[in-house]
Amino acid sequence: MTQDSVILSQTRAGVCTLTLNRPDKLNAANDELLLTLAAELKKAEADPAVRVVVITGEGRGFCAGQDLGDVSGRGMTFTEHLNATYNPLIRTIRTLDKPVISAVNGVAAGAGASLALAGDIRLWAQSARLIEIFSNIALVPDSGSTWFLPRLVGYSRAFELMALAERVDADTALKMGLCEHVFSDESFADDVQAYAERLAARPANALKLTKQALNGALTGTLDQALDQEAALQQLAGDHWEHGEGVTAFKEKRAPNFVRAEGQVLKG
Ligand code: LHQ
Repeated sequence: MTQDSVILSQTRAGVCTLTLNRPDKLNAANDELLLTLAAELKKAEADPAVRVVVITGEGRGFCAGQDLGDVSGRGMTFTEHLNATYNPLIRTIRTLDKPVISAVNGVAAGAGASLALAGDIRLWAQSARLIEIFSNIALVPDSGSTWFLPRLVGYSRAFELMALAERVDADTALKMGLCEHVFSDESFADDVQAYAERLAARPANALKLTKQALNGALTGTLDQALDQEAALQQLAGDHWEHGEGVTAFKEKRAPNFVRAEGQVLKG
């Protein structure tokens, strides 16, 4: 991938970092950026060298939402546009069988705020901020914001953030549960990489199934969640990772979950 690409991709120590690369526009999204990001996520999913994916932004922005200079005359309705670009991307993130980290390095606005919320884990730089900015241009929150935000902050707080397009700074975001950790701007990339490597050392199959179980449970009943857990636990228990975890416990050593797939260990 060249440095000119709208998405930069780099894999190091099991961590694939996908960087939105339209810094002059605070990484505002055009169709090329959205479709390329979704394609790069799928590539990372298929690559056995990748255990964790990080989405971040180049420059001082994370993503300023739809590129407002790029919407006129594109010959699609809003509904068609969302269904062709944003919605498949958000679905890809949430169903990817590897953990996805939203590493929010700067402002996340509009659909960029949705992208910031869509990650399995949200890490923010101290200067990052999130704005559900849609109502400033008299639009409805999209790209998953209406699903993610009330689940994190409750209905009324979500409505207020959307209706007033209030800026949420990093300290407030941490208190509200919009992010899991805030790191300093200076060391943000290194801190994100170190966090992602911790995740990359965890049992990949178990995390894949955990992601599936949690996402299913968010929309289902307790009965459905219990049935799903029982089914997915079978898949986890039959995997070599489980044998390694139990063996490591008995041998009083740290488990090694990063090894050639298919290697069978005795539990
Ligand atoms: C931008 C943008 C931008 C183009 C900054 N576009 N250039 C909508 C429609 C259709 C279908 C699908 O769904 C959606 C969903 C949405 O995402 S709607 C929301 C669209 N986004 C916005 O309304 C955000 C617009 N941007 C802003 O309000 C500000 O730029 C924020 C608050 C994000 C950041 O403010 P500042 O830190 O003061 O930066 P800035 O405004 O000076 O922006 C820097 C440059 O980036 C500037 O360009 P310039 O050439 O003047 O330096 C901006 O024009 C450009 N830029 N956002 N979305």
